[in-house]
Amino acid sequence: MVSTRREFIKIGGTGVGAVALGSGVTTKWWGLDRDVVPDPRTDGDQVIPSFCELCFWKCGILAHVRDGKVTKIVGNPEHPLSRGHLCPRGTGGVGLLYDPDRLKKPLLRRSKKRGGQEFEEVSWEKALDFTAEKLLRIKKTCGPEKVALFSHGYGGTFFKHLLFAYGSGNVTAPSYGQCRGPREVGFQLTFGSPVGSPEVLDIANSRCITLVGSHLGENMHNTQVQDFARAVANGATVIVVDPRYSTAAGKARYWLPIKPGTDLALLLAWAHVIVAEGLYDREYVEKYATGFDELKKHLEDKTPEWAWAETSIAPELIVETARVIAGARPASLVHPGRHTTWYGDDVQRSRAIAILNALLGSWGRRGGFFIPTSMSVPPYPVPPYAAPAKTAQDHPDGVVYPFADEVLSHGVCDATIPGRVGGPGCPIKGWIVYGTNLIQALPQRQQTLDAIQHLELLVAIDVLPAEITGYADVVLPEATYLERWDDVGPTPWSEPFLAIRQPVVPPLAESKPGWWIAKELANRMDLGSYFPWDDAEKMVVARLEKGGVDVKALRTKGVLRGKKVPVTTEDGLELAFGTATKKIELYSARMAEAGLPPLPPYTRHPQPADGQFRLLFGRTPTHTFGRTTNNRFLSEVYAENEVWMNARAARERGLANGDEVVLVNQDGVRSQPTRLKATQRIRPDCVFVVHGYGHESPGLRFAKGRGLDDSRLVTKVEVDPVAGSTGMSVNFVTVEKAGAAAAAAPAAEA
Ligand SMILES: Nc1nc2c(c(=O)[nH]1)N[C@H]1C(S)=C(S)[C@@H](COP(=O)(O)OP(=O)(O)OC[C@H]3O[C@@H](n4cnc5c(=O)[nH]c(N)nc54)[C@H](O)[C@@H]3O)O[C@H]1N2
Ligand SMILES: Nc1nc2c(c(=O)[nH]1)N[C@H]1C(S)=C(S)[C@@H](COP(=O)(O)OP(=O)(O)OC[C@H]3O[C@@H](n4cnc5c(=O)[nH]c(N)nc54)[C@H](O)[C@@H]3O)O[C@H]1N2
Ligand code: SF4
Ligand SMILES: [Mo]
Repeated sequence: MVSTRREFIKIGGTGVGAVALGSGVTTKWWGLDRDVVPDPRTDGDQVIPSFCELCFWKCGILAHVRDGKVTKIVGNPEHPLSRGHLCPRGTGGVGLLYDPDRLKKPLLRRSKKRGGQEFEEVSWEKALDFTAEKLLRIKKTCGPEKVALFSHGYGGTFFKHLLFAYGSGNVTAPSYGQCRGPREVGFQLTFGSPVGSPEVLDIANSRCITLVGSHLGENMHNTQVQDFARAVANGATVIVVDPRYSTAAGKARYWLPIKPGTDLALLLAWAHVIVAEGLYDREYVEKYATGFDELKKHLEDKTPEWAWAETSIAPELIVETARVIAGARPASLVHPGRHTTWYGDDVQRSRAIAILNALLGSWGRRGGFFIPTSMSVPPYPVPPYAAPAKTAQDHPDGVVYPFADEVLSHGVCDATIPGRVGGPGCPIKGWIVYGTNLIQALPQRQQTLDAIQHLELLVAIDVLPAEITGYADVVLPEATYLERWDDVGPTPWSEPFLAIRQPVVPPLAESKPGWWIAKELANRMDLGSYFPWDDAEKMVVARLEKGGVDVKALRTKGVLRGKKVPVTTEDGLELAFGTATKKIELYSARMAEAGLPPLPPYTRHPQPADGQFRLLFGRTPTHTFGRTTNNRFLSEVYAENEVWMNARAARERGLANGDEVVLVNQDGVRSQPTRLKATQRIRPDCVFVVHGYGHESPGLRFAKGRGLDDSRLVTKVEVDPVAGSTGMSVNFVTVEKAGAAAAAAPAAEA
C-alpha cells in the first residue's frame, strides 16, 4: 500500500538560543550555589540547564526560572540529543514538578494488608530507621541476595550502588525483560554489541528506513524523531510494517499491514530475496561475517510465496520492498525496535533484523548504525563491593536463560513466592522499588500481587502515589529531576559529550533527592564508607575536576562536547566485533551450543478465534506510559486512551465510533470502560490501545479512572527461551459495549 506524505507531528518547544553565563544573581539551596545572569533574550528569567527525565532519552533542557518557580522548559541548542528542541513530554516537565498529587512526606503503612492504602505521615528519621532496620534483619537472617532493587531512570544509580554495597546483585528493571531485552540479546549475539539507549542509529543519513512495529512519531524519542523528519525531508524511502496505520506509516512509501506475530516470516523472505538475487553487500559479508553458507541454506525455502501465506503480504510486494531496501544499502536501516517483547521468539526476530542489517552492510556505516563514542569521568573512590554470595535470584524453578544479560524482573517476582525458587535458601524477602510502577509494568498482575504479599519489606521511592506505592510498607518521596543533583556519567552517542543534571529549584515540601536517601540508608547500615562525600554536588564536582573537565562551563552550558571521532567506516573507522569469532555471526555457534536454533526459525503463533482480537499496545506522543498520565499539562492533549478497532469489524458487532466499550480477555479479565475508535487504520484481527491509562491509585487524582489499563489484560505471556523476556502481545480480547457488559456480569478485579 502506498500512502502520501502528511504533516508530521510537530516537535514541541522552540530552541531559545540562550544559556546563562557569567555572574549575577546568586541562589543557595540544596547544593545549588552558583551565579546566574538574567538573559535579555529570556525576558529576565534565570535559565538553568539540566537534562530531562520525562522519559529515558536524556535530552538537554534549559529551565526558565522566575521568582523561584519554573515557568517553562525548552530544549538546549548545545545538547546533541535535543538540538534546541524537546518532544512534547519534555516541555511538560513543569506539570510533574507542580503536580498537586506529588508525594510530599515519608509514609509508613498502617493497614495490615499491603495495598490497603492506609498510611501515616512520618519523619524522615523514622522512615529511614524503619527501612534500614528491616534491611539489616533480612541480611542477617536470609542473606543480602534476598533483597532486590527494581530501578528505572537515571536517579537509580545511587540505589544500585547501595544495593551492591549491601551485598546483593539483584538489580532489575521491567525496561529489560518487558522491553529492550530481546533486542539487546539478538544484536549482542550477532554483532557482539547491543543497540543500547539512546539507540546508535544514523537515521538522519538513511536513504531507506524500515520500521518493523517501531512507531516513531508516537514513540517519541526526540533525536530519532528529528532525524526521521530530516531523512524524510531529504527523500528517504520509508517502509512501515505494522498492523496499524501508525503516524510513521503516514510518511511511508510502503505500509505493510502485517498479520500480527508473523514478522519473522517477512524478515526471512526479505533476506531470501536479497541473497537469492545477489543484492547483499558481498564484500562486507565476506570481510566481516561468518556463517553465510548456513544462512543461505536456511533461507532457501523462505520464499515470498511461503511468507505470503503467513503474513498476508503479497509476494510481489515482498520482492519489491526487498529490492528497495537493498537498493539503498548501506544507508538502509532496518530499525531494531525498542519494545521488542511481543511473542516469545523475540530474540530470534531481533536476530533476523540484525542479520538483514548485516546483509545490507549497515552496521558501522553512515545512514545505518554508528559505533558510539563517549566522554568518560573518573569514578569517585569507594571500597570494593563485597561479591554477592549467591547469583541472581531470578531463575525460579531452576530455569536458566542462557543469554539473559540482566536480572529478570518477573523472575525476581516469581522467586519471591515461596516454593517457586529452584535453589536452596529462603525466597526473596525485600524489594526496593525506585521509579518503576511494577503494578502496571509487569505482566501477570496476580503473580506480582502474590509476591508482594510474601515480602518482609517493600520500599517504594517515587515522586507520585503510583499504584506500587499503595502496596509499600514505607514510601519515600523523591525530589523530581528538576530539584536534584544526580550522578554524572557518559552517554554513548555519535559524538562525545558530557551533560549535567543539576537542580533548577529547591525540592518541594519534604521530598529529598535520591542521593540523600541512599546515603542516609547506607549510614544506618554501616555502609557509610560507600558514600564518602557530603553531598552529590561535591561528589560530581570532584569527579569532574579529577577528569580535567571545565566544571563552570559545564554547569552554565549544561553540556560539553568533545572532538568528533570516526563512528562509521565512511569516517575512516576500522570495524571490530565483540563476538567470540570477532566477526558478525550470521550463524550463531554459541546458540547451537546452548541447544537453541543457531539461525532464526519461523514459529507460527496462535491467532485469535472468530470474535476475538489480539490486544496490541503502544504509545502516544504526549505521554510516557503511566509515568505522565497524571500530568495535567500533558493531559490537555490525550487524557484518556481509546480502543482502536477496525471500522468494519466494529460495524459487524454493532459497535460505533465513540461507544463506551469494555475488553474481556481470554481468562475472563475485564478492562475498565473506555471509548471506541472505529477506524480503517487497523487490521480487523487486532485492537490497539495506548499503555499507561486506567490508573486505580486514589492518590493520582487526575489520572484515576481515565481510560483502560492494558496491563490488567496481560494475564498470559510467552517467555523467550533465549533471553527470558516476556512476550506480551499474546492476549486475545472480545469487545463489548460497556452497558451490556455491566449487565451481563459483575466486573472482576484483575
Ligand atoms: N501492558 C504493558 N506493559 C508494559 C508496557 C506496555 O506497553 N504494555 N511497556 C513496557 C515497557 S516498554 C517499559 S520500558 C516498562 C516501563 O515501566 P516502568 O518501569 O514502570 O516505567 P515508568 O512507567 O516510567 O515508571 C514510572 C514510575 O516512576 C515514577 N517516577 C517518575 N519520575 C521519577 C523520579 O524522578 N524519581 C522516582 N523515584 N520515581 C519517578 C513514576 O511516578 C512511576 O511510578 O513497562 C513495560 N510494561
Ligand atoms: N511518546 C512516547 N514515546 C515513547 C514512550 C512513551 O511512553 N511515550 N516509551 C518509550 C519506550 S520505553 C519504548 S520501549 C518505546 C516503545 O516504542 P516502540 O519500540 O515503537 O514499540 P513497539 O511495541 O515496537 O511499537 C508498537 C507498534 O507496533 C505495532 N505492532 C504491534 N504488534 C505488531 C506485530 O506483530 N508486528 C508489527 N510489525 N507491528 C506490531 C503497533 O501497532 C504499534 O504501532 O517508546 C519509547 N518512546
Ligand atoms: S524524548 Fe522527550 S521526554 Fe524523552 S528525554 Fe527527550 S524531551 Fe524528555
Ligand atoms: Mo520500554
